[in-house]
Amino acid sequence: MIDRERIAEHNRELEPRLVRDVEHLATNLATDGHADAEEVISALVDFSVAAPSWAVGTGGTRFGRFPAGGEPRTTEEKIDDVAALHALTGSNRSISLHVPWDDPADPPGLREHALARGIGFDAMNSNTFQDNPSTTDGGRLTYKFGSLANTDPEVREVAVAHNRYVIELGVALGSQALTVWLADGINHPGQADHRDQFERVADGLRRIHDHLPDGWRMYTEHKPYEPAFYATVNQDWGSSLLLARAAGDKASCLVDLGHHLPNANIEQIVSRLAMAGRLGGFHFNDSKYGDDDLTTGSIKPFQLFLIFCELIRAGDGRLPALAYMIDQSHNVKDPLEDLIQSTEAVAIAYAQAMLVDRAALAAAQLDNDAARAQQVLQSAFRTDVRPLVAEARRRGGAAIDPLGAYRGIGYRRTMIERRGTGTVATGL
Ligand SMILES: [Mn+2]
Repeated sequence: MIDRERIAEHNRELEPRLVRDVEHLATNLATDGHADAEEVISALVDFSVAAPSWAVGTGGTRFGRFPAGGEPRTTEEKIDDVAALHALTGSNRSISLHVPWDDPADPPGLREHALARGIGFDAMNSNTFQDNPSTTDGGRLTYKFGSLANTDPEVREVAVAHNRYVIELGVALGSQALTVWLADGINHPGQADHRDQFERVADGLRRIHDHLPDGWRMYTEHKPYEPAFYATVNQDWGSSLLLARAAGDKASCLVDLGHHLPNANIEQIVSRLAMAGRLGGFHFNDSKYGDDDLTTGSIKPFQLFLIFCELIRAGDGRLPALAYMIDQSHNVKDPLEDLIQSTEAVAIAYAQAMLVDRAALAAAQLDNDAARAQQVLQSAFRTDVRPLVAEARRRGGAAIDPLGAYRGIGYRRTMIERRGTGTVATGL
C-alpha cells in the first residue's frame, strides 16, 4: 500500500505553485464566462474510472512480451496495485476482473481484501475466446470456431454457462455488471453464414441476460476485426445495438475507443447510442491504426474531448452514470505509469468538456455560425486544465504529481523485491 503520509510529503513542495495556478485559472475562467472552477474540481473529485485487472501487467504482442518486473501474481496482488494507483490518482476506485484469468477460489475473502483497500468491483468480464480447463472437457469442446456463435450446441451451452458463472461470481464480489466481448466471427469468406452466426449470438446473449439479477447491467462490446479478420459477429455499433436490443432491457452498448476502423467518428457513435438509450459505457485507450492499446489521450486528445462533450450533452450538462473503464495493456511502459497517464488524460478531457459554453455553442449552431462554434469548442479544448485536475487529486488526498510521486516512492522497486522479476499478470 502507498500510505497517505508519503503522498502528503510529496505534495508539500508542489502546493504553493498549484495554489497560484488554480487561482489564476479560476479568475480567467470566471472572466471568460466558462464553467466555475470549483464546479469542475468537485466533479473531478467525484469521478472514477475503473482499472482492469489485466492492465496492471505488461501487455504482450504477437512478437513477445517484456515483463516490467514485480507484476502481480494473484488477483489479490492486482487489487493491491489498483489500490496503489488509486492512492496516487484518487480516481480509480474499482477493478474489473476477467474470468478465468481471475477466478478466485474464495470470493468473499477477495471481496474483503478489496474492501480493506477501498477498492470495489466494476463490471465482470467473461472470457470465451480462449479454451479454459472448465470448458474444454479434456479438449473435446473448443472455442476455436466460436463460443455463442458456434455451430455445436454443446459449445454454445458451455459458453452461456460460463457467462452465468461469471455473473454469480460477480454477485459474490459485489459487482453489478457483465461485459461480454466475443471473438466470434469468420476468418474466411464462406466459412460461416453471417445471419446464422448473428442469430445464435443474439439467442445466447438473451439467455445470459435472463440470468442477470435485478440492478445488474450487461454490456455488448463491438470490435471490427481481430481475432476474426474477415467478419466479426459484433463488428460495429449497429450490430452491438441490435444485439443489446435482442438481449433485453438490461443490456446496452460499450464503446472501446480502439475498436474502430481508423478515422471512425466515435463521438458521433456515442451520440447515436445515447439517443437510442443504449449507451452503456466506455473502454478508454488510444489508437493510431487499430486496437493498439495505447495510452488514453496520447494520440487523439481532441477526439477524447469531443467524446466527453457528447457525454455531457447526453447527460444534459452532467456526466451520465455509465461504466467508465480503462482498457489498455501495452508493452514498453510500466503498466501503473501507463494507467496514471490514462487516468489523467480522461480527467483532463472531462474537465475541458465541462468548460464548453453550451449555450454559446447552441446559439452558434442555430445561426449556422461554424467559425463561432469552432471558437467555442477550441476555447475549452485549448485551456490548460491540469491545475484543476491536480487540485481535485490533492483534495482527495491523492498526489499533485502522481507519476513523480509513484517514482519517488519507488513502488515498482519494492514490488520487484517482493514479487520477483519474472512474474506475469495477464492471461494471454
Ligand atoms: Mn475493451
